[in-house]
Amino acid sequence: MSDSTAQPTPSTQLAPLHSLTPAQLGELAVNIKIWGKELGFAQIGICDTDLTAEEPKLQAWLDKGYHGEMGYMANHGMMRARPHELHPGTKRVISARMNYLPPEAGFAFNLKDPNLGYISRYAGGRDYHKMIRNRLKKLGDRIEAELKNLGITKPNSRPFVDSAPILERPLADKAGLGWTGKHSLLLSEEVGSWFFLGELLIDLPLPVDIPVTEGCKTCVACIKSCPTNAIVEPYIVDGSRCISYLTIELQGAIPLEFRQAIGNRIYGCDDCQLVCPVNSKAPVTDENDFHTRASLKQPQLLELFAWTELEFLKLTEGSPIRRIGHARWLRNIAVALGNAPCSEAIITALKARKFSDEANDMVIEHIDWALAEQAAKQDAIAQDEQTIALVNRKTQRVIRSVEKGLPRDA
Ligand code: B12
Ligand code: SF4
Ligand code: SF4
Repeated sequence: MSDSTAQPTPSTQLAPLHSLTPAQLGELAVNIKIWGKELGFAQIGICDTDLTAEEPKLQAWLDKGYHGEMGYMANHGMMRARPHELHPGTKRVISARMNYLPPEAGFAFNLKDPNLGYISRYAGGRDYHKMIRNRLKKLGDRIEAELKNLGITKPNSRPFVDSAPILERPLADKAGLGWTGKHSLLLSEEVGSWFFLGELLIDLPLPVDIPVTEGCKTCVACIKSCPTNAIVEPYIVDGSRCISYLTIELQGAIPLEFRQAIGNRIYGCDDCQLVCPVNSKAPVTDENDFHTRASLKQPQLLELFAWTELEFLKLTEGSPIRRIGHARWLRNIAVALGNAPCSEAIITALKARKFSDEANDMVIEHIDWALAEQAAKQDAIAQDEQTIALVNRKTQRVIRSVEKGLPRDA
């Protein structure tokens, strides 16, 4: 059929983005926040793309080697602080946060019992990356549909969550979603810090939000409680000392100096957030997907250690834990078993694992360490010496702080 009679395509009839008036942009910003909530985000804020003030701080962090083996942190030069380079044309960042604190978090219960594995509470449910990116994409679609209704052309937008080379926390800070705590995470007076961040980069000159005033004041609880002293200065975390890095990001052996301090934390760590007084008002997530799955709720270390690779893959399907693979999972649990009370069952399990097909050299080295720790405790008991404290003093303080400050989540 000839197209000589075809109507002009709708896009040729649409006005350019710059024809939006300030009033229309203001109304759009209000609507974006409403649509964000409808999509399950707890809060949305908007900021420009200027992070020049962060560049020297990021460079200093990299120069000190605080990224450890996280080569991806150094790979993109200063692009992390230049969202308009990451997605050319970007004028604004729509920053979103989604709460993840699961019900019945049982923090203190879990940390108190060295026979249980502690899994950071962001990781007990579904992996957040895909889910948040999809919701941000929907927000972009909603903005596009609204503009189309107004007779305006399609904006250029792109969602990012976590793994993109972009400084999410400083952007969210600028967008008014909270202040940067001394533990370097974002938190807010009303909701604490148990939330993920994500962004929609967009080429619309939307009105921006006002940052929140910092609220840590004289508190230093997070700095004092970090099991590995990773918060080296207020607001600065040496990533290479953080248990989250040691148990998730680090591919090889966990340095000896940190093994005892790791305690029973087998995937990530929450201590700096557990002692934070601002978290006393934190809401539980509305997302069922972030609820802790049964197999990961207060799990016995010995049960987790017995999982075959197939079981590991099956039981962590859709969870962020799957990313570390079975070998690192065994590595982490071996450390926790070394820190657990002296027990024949643990020694037998460690020996059985050592001679199984699934233990590589790295895992075997951690098992040997754990066996030596178990043997030292056995000797101490035999000689009637005072046993090594099973939950170290710092952790005991964290436990007390949770029982007092976060009774609902204890
Ligand atoms: C790399 C990384 C890590 C590393 C390094 C952590 C770190 N602090 O950098 C490791 C693996 C250790 C880690 C751990 C965790 N992470 Co992480 N991580 C990231 C990632 C991918 C990049 C962070 C980054 O850019 N670091 C580089 C350094 C330079 O940035 P920075 O720490 O913010 O440093 C700034 C400050 O030092 C600041 N600064 C310096 N001096 C001063 C002085 C003042 C007064 C102020 C205000 C600031 C300031 O300037 C620096 C540059 O901006 C982001 C996602 C992303 N793409 O942004 C998630 C992210 C920061 N992580 C997140 C989470 C949840 C965690 C954990 C809680 C997970 C867990 N439970 O195990 C822990 C918390 C540890 C901690 N206290 O930081 C969330 C944080 C959400 C929030 N509420 O803020 C993010 C945003 C992921 C997400 N999309 O939700 N993480
Ligand atoms: S997550 Fe744990 S190890 Fe990392 S900074 Fe916070 S308290 Fe320290
Ligand atoms: S524990 Fe204290 S210093 Fe640390 S983030 Fe919370 S309020 Fe700030």
